[in-house]
Amino acid sequence: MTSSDQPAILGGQPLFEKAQHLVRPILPFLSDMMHGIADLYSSRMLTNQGVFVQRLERRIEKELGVKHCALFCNGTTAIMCLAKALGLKGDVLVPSFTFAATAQALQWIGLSPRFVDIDRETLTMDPDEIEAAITERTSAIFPVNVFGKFSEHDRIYGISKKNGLPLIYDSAQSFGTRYKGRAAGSLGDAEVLSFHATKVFHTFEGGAVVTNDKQLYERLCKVRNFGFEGYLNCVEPGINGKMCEFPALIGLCLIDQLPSQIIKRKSLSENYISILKDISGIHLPIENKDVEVNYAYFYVVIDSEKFGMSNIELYYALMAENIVTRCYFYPPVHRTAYYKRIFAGKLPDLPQTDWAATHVLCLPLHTEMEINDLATIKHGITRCQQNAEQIKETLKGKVPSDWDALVNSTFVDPHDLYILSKQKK
Ligand code: T4K
Repeated sequence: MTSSDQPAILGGQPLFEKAQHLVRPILPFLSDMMHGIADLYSSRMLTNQGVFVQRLERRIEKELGVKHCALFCNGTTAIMCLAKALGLKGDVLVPSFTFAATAQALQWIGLSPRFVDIDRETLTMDPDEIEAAITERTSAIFPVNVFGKFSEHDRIYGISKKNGLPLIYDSAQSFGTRYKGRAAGSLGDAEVLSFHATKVFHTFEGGAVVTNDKQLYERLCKVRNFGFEGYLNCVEPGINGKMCEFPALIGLCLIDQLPSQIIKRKSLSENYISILKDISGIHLPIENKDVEVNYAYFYVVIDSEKFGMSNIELYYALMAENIVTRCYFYPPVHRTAYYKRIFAGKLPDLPQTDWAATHVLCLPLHTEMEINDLATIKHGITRCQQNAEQIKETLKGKVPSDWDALVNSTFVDPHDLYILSKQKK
């Protein structure tokens, strides 16, 4: 073996000198920001539905073709406030293959996430499973549009109407996606967006609820503002969920870049597909003709038998190369320690979710990447594959061997080990 074939985890040189991040947020031009900051300095109106927040709300409504947009300080708070404003009770149907915030936000306000299995191809909630999971306790259907995809809306919408249940989407990752030509955000009774720094369009931190329902929007505005109506008069149990002016200004300076960002991400994703398609044991995302994705993430499916190691093992080995990937969403939410406690050993049976969590790996994708970076990442993947047996041996005891080991072990995230520990404090 030449030294250039030696994976970093086995003692070779890392392929990237600095971390090649999973995500790299774009930044607004400083000159654009300075105009807005000058306005903030002169007005000193920094929050409480200031002009930038209102302007961004109207801009998002136009962008998505929805009647109402309420901005929030983040997507998680937006979910909590939406559930409150809808007056949800009992169970809400959600996938477990999602970022923990989807379920945690519901749990936080006393609702019970009822986990529903996903479809293997779309990685979103399976309509048949939704139908089978509805009970008298169900108060809403809350599918998650992961990785910039969109759920099987037509079928799920039919199920929601047949059962008289609100259909709300967690579209945190799907701003800029279209389903049958309609913008994500405009399809559910209401949809939640996240504008966290890791999103295709972001405001550093931020979120929104978009809806065509005027009454719901008016309630949402009260819930996010301490429940006030009129002069300091609480008419609802409210919270402080407002977005302030600075992130709204960032959003206004970035939103016009969304189309060009999506085009660049699409081109990088296509390049990934062309260079990865012949690697044995790597399967590429399946296109859905109904959905134009926003290319929020580029993921592959690792068949451990054919590839030689699992998604988690490859995640670990690539981190040593300074290539930051993510096994979103491993562990799936229902397998985390908290939910294991809640279910008291009687975990829901979600085979497709378990399968996705143990197979999916998101690779770095951001618009500062060059084609050469993709080629280097491919090199990293193949040299790990060529040394799979040795890597597996090295990782014994470092990666959890099964779900129980995950919860009981002291698994040290290699991101902390290889990347965070080297960042300047
Ligand atoms: N629903 C869904 C389906 C969601 O995906 C999310 C959030 C929510 C609800 C809740 O929305 P928010 O309340 O967050 O608005 C990140 C984000 O923190 C989270 O917003 C996001 N989903 C989730 C999928 O990803 P981590 O912990 O996996 O990301 P982190 O900090 O490890 O960063 C990932 C990569 O990005 C690294 O390579 C570093 C790089 N990075 C990250 C940040 C924050 C940067 O280069 N710059 C940055 O500023 O959670």
